[in-house]
Amino acid sequence: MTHAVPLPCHHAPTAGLVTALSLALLLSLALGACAADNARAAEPQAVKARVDGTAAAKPAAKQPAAHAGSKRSPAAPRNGGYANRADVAAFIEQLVDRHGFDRRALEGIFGQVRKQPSVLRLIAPAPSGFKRSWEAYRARFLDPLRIDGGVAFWREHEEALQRAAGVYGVPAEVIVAIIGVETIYGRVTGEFRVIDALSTLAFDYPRRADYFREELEQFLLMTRENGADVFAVRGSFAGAIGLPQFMPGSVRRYAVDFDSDGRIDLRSDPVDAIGSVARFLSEHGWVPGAPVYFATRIEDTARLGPLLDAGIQPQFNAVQLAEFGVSALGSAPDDLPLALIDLPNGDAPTTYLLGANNFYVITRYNRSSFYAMAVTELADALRSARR
Ligand SMILES: [Ca+2]
Repeated sequence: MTHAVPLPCHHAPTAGLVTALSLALLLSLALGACAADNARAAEPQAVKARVDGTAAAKPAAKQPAAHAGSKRSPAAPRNGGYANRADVAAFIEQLVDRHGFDRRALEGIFGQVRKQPSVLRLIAPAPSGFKRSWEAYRARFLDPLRIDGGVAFWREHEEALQRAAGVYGVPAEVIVAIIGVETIYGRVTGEFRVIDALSTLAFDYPRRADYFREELEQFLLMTRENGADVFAVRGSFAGAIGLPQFMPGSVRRYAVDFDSDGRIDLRSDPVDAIGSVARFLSEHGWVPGAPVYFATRIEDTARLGPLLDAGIQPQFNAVQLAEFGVSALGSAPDDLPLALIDLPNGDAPTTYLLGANNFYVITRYNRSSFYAMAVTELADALRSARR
């Protein structure tokens, strides 16, 4: 999904258990394009390098001669490397202080990181005249490829999905739908070197530099924990990894070894992806058996502005909604907190719905109402198609 809307995939920097990933894990992590972005970038040759200062990392610690002693402007390292920038040096210093990284090893790595202009093009907000359309967005994900593929994925991983639903309380169809929207069940997981994508965003995208520096830090910790080659891990333009397109911080906090084979592999092990998606939603407050959303009736005299300004976190009960001229269709309990969600349709009338807690939880995975509704509708379509 791209994050044409607010954000890259799952960030969710809330507290969670740190899960140890195995080496094999990283070797197999792939890239992803949040929600199936087909963007592909030029791929520089992968260079082996580790950040723990072990013997294997030594070759990476050699700075390319072209960088040594350079006085280039911090903003424009000519060959795309990040070694000689003051902001990168400060970041390295921080990692050394906080986590005991080997400074020379990190300098060697950043000397080989390449800025990816295509990452900056892909993350850029839509032009100001652009009118978002829920109907157009929906059509991208509610298609035969994802529905038929989802039914097949569900059948193939029936046991794991059932087990995840039992352990975490998240329905199988929601787990399948998320993996379908993110990567078409692992078919499109991203081709960027994660280190390049995250460094480009951390140091050349000021708007979200803090967020991406945090994810870059998480990525370096993750690869160190696993002894993995930082240049071998591929992901989306935003640095999201594997079938579920987890950002590195989410991998460390929420990924699980759901098939108990001793390693977490979000790229090539659908069972680990299934358990990890379910755990992510559970840790963000998914309530088993609770509704996701309700259709809504809007009176002609309704005042929607204040409800929309209040945001997507559910906080209005039936009586409060009625004061604004809004009510839920169906069987919403009067005391259930809801949020008015608007899904613009370009020049056509906006679609409205009332989101409940579980709708909000899906937006923790990807902070977009379009995303949450696409996942929800795909989940419904998958359940129907199984019958
Ligand atoms: Ca596993």
